[in-house]
Amino acid sequence: MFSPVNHLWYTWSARTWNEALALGNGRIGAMVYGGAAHETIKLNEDTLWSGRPGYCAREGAKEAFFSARNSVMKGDNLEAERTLEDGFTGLWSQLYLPLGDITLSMEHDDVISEYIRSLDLSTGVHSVRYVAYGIGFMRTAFFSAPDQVLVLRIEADRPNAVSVRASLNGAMRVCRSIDHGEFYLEGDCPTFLWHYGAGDGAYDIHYGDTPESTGIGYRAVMRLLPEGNAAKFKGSGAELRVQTADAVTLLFAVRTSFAGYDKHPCLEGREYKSACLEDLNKAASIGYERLLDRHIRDHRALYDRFSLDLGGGSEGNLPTDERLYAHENGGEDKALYVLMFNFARYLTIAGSRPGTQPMTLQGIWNDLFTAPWHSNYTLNINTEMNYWPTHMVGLSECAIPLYHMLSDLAASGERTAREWFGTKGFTVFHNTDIWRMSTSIGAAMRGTAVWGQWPFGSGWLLRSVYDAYEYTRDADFLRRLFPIIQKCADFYVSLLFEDTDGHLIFGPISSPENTFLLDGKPCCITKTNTMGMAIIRDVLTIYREAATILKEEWPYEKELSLLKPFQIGSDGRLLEWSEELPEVEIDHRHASHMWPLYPGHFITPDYTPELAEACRKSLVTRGDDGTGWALGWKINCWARLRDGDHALKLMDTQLRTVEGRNPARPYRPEHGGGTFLNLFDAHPPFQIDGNFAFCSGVCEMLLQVDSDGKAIPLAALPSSWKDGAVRGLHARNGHIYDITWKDGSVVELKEY
Ligand code: FUC
Repeated sequence: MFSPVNHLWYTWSARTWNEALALGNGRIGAMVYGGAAHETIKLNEDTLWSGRPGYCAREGAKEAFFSARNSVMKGDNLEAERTLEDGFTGLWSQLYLPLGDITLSMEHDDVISEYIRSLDLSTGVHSVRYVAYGIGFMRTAFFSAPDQVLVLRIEADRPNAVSVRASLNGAMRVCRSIDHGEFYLEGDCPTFLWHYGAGDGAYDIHYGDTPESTGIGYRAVMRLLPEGNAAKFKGSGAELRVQTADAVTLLFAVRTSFAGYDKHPCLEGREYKSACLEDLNKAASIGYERLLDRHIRDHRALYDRFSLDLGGGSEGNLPTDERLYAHENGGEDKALYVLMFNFARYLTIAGSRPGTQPMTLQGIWNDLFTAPWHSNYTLNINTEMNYWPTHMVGLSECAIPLYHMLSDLAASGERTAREWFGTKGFTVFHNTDIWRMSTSIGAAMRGTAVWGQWPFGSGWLLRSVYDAYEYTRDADFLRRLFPIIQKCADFYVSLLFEDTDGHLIFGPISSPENTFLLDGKPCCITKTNTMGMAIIRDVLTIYREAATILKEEWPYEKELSLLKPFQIGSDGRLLEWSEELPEVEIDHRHASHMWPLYPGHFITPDYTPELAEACRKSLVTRGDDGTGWALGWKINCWARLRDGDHALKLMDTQLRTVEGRNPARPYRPEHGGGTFLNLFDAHPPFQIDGNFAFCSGVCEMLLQVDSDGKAIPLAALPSSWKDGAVRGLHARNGHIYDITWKDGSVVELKEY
């Protein structure tokens, strides 16, 4: 009945948000709990953020930066760290906020049987089926991208049996009303939200009371369309109510005033009130069957571009949670890897489309007012990781939001380069938000340099956006990107300075988010480090390639040739910092110095075997545990080292459930990543990046491209994946591959 690689299904309804199933159309997201008598659907819209356009000016920042550089060159790293924290920190990013929820109460009690809820990844349709009082009920839900609405239909296997009450509740200060049978939520986001620490709930909040002080406005509307001769409808008080219908279709739409990162959301906001009603009216006129058909066509046009088969077959007969438990206890289920892989493709389609915002730490799915790490864009790995597999699985258009974010940042980050560093180009530190914040965080607090002193968000984002060119070879796109490449490089080059050995370096900086011991004290700042230098090398290499293709000037050959090379320490590991220093946490979750191996392309077993061996030693020392995304990064690193079995070991670790049903591989919330029962990646808490790293890791295992652009099929195939087939795998050389293998060897390879 269910496909082992395309269906998530359960015989119980979600008890928590992390057991609910995700729907989305790129802009609007929902988590569906699937309760039979009482349904909850938590809602999001990707432009609901606190704040408004702003910039964090910092008097004396430039002086602090250069003074810290002097200190670090004199060997006083601790003084450099203090100077940076005191004089070179800005404010925190704003927060991605939840919209609210829809609740449905069926007019029958909780005594039900034959309950099943499922999500079909191949159609993007969620279903709930059960029997109550001998009547079979079915609910179908999907978020339509072509029609921009949530559609939920309730049916029964006999006439007049559907009776339901529906309500819409806001997660923020909001006005709820019912008018002409429609349920309205109208409100505005706080213009200021300051959250102290992680998860303790303490925050300062300010909602606007004048147009000038008002944040992003929104309207959400819900309508019920009952069918059947006996159907009765009432919309009053705090609910919409339908009785004795044959079927009911619920439509939900939402629009906001957000008009761009530099536009005041109220004074220069977008018209959203009638836009929201237009979405709803248009969907109502289209009707359920056609809405479903249009949605499935749209979804399949993206989802069906790719297929992966690793064998296996009957596992789909087991519910998803039971498959996860069986797998973590050593059961063989190759189709579970494919299900997890397909889930990441599904999340890309549901979470990021042309015209939407890029995915945050939680994608577009967040039910918390003060979400972990503000549910922001964390650029020292997490946002980029969200887009690691996008091009490989043929979903390049879903990465367009990342390009637009980089274009915005190239404008907002110019001021940061000018005022914070006194230089040209643009830069972005490690966090950003919908207002395209580009300054560092920290608010002059101790202990913040380890994240904050890292102006490489611009360089790493450029790598992710340049991927679009490498995979598609779209020269028009490269032409549009070129001025951003130039500005990104200009910033780094203008701040390079000569190290004592004559090489050019950039600093002082931290290596996210690791610390070393200096005179017995923890410190994070050095004159430069491996990740920073690798990103600059990558930016300049991209510039050189792009200039050659576009026949443009390339001015930085000398600088590129003088960049400090990667170094190997006395124990054979790749050095993380410019000097050999003892880590405070030897198994720290970040493996920042692995950047030149992955996602960079400077270290490969074929061309730089010594450095590859040094990476291997570093990875072994870091260990095989870590948060969800940390496991995901290591999967990709081991694949690049062509060790498929080691990569698979980490995939198995990532697939352990948050309930930890295998005592031999315990799940440790304080340090160990895993998987929630709805297949969301667990940092923990839920963070979506790990889902995507799992997917890109599989792609890297199946295909890599060497530095001459030659394809290496089955580059890191695990020994247990003996037979299989992949279709539609995109490679960095601009080609697409279909590969079939038997007994670990390629039997058919198509390149097109
Ligand atoms: C970085 C990571 C954390 C988390 C956060 C959002 O700070 O070190 O593990 O992923 O980003």
